[in-house]
Amino acid sequence: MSTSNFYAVQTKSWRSNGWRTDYDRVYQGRYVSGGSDYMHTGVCWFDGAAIKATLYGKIVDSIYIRLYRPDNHGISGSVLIYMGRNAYDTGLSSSPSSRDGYRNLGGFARGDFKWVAIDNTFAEGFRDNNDTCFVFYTSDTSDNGYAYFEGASSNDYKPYLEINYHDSTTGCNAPTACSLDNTFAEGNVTLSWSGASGGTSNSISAYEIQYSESADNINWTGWSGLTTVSTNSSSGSCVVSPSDIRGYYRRFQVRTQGTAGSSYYSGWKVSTNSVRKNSLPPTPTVIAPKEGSTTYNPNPRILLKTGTEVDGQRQNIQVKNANGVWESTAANTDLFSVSGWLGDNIPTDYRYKASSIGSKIVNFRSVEEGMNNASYEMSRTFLIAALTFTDILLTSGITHVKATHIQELRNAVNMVRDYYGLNAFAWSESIISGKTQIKNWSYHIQELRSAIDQIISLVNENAGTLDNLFISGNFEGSQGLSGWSTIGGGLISLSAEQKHGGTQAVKQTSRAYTYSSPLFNLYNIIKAKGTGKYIVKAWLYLKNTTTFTTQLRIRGDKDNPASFMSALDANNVAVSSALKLIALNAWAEMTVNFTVAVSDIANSIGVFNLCVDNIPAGTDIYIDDISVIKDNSAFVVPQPNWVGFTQGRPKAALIQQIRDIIPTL
Ligand SMILES: [Ca+2]
Ligand SMILES: [Ca+2]
Repeated sequence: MSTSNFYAVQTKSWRSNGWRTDYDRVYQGRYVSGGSDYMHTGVCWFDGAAIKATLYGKIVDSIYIRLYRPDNHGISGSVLIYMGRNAYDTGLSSSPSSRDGYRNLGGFARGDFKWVAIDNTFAEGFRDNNDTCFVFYTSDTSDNGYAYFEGASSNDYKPYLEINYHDSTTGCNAPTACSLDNTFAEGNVTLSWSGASGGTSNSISAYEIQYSESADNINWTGWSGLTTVSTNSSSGSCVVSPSDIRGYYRRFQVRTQGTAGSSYYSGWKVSTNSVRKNSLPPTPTVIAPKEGSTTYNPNPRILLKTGTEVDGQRQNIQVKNANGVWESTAANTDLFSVSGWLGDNIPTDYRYKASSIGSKIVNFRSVEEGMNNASYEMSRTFLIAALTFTDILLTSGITHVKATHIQELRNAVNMVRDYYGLNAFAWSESIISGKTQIKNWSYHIQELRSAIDQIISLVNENAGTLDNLFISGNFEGSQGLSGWSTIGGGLISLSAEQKHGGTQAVKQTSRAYTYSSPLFNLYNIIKAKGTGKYIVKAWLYLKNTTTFTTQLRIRGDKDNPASFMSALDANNVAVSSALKLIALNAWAEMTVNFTVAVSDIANSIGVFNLCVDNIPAGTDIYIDDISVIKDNSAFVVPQPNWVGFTQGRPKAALIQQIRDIIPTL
């Protein structure tokens, strides 16, 4: 709290005929003996501008005025003094009055020289209303209202003010901005805020931070205290953690603390976003082996599928193999039929390390991209069994086919079906030695083949082998020639003149060079499917009068660091098919095989241009029915070439074929 004092700077007293000339006194009331003119209104000026400046932005605690009533004149008793205020300047030439009435200061007796507490509004009038003076006036027209005080010219007794005040205090202001640098995280994120300010007499000292949680980013828990960050700055930041519960959201709020204490903290500013705690990737679905099942394949197939990653991250499937080492679709791309980082619900097959017979345990998990958290693990136990039969030697035309032989095959096939999670096959009739008629034996063989074919379909479908990745390569769809350009100039168009399939093919005319060709960049198609072996096929038709050899090629761009395959020759050729002799005016299929390594598809864009080459300039060409296929031959079961049979006596060769296939399933 502060105290300031101010002396009166001018005093005058007004009578009906104007100011008195004795400015050294300030009068109130009527001197009855002097006549009706002697009714006084006294005015006591202070330096209003100085007081206003002193009290600017301050709270008034108290104000006192000291007055001296000399021990003469007026009645000898106490006189009630009434005081108002106004904003007059000292040159006032009309009758003064208070702008808002008069307050009773109490009684002043002769000789009183004392301090009187007056209402705070007398000080606030200087501060807020440009007041300059106090005005003394009473409605009492008798001698009882008459008194005077020493005026401004008095050395020792002039009117004097004491004003006590303190700085006014206002609350801090909350930050105007508050947000997190990430809305999805495994670990810590940064909360930042800015735009805060302190209040009057209340500078910033710290920021208080709270958090709240939600399962759905809509419905929130109440706020919980987190921390306080000490700083004098109008902005700040703080490392904060996401929820402890995976998948939950956490938001924050910040308020400004100031030196004036908790009564003057700002309101809360809630962060404009929230952070979701990363969820673990899904445990892969294991289609095969079924828990506790049996296989006769010493190099068993494991059928897998990714689950749904709720955060949208890609994932790799990992298998802990017989060596106890985790192998993944991302790092061990040749061990899986579909490899790399995978999206949701992507099937892929894995070949379990070739093993001796016995019980095996294999473990599975997935790992999410970026944050590298592993899913919960699961395991499967299965048995690699030896496949044995009652009759070791089964020579066609010599050994009789017996009921036991069919029964053993049925049992073995159903064991394998169980391994792949398929139901036991519903055989049409029981095989009972000495009872089941031999004339139905061909149906028994056919049933066994059907039971095996279902296994093969399941395995091969999960391996993802049959997709033609170049869906617009037949030139029949709405995509037309989108994505096509040329190498070596020439004109390309869709043409119905020649076509291998459908109604049209791509045609190139005005070919100036042997390498002039339609051109399509397969990079995105290959990158999307990942590393491994590929087979690209295209049908070519040459409009010419002589035969010659030609090639299907993949060209890169040796000047482009993003080019597919580092090993390019001087003509940017990465891979070529064998030279093929093309007949006149006939379609011929060209095939090129290659293996894509991790480094070949590491970039977001690349050059992997499919084209033909070694065709004489001026020859018009047509291309149609292009296919790009991921070669998963290591994972699929080759479709058996089922040996034909006729009705009649059972043939041992048919039994033997099924016996041979079962361990390959
Ligand atoms: Ca995740
Ligand atoms: Ca076509």
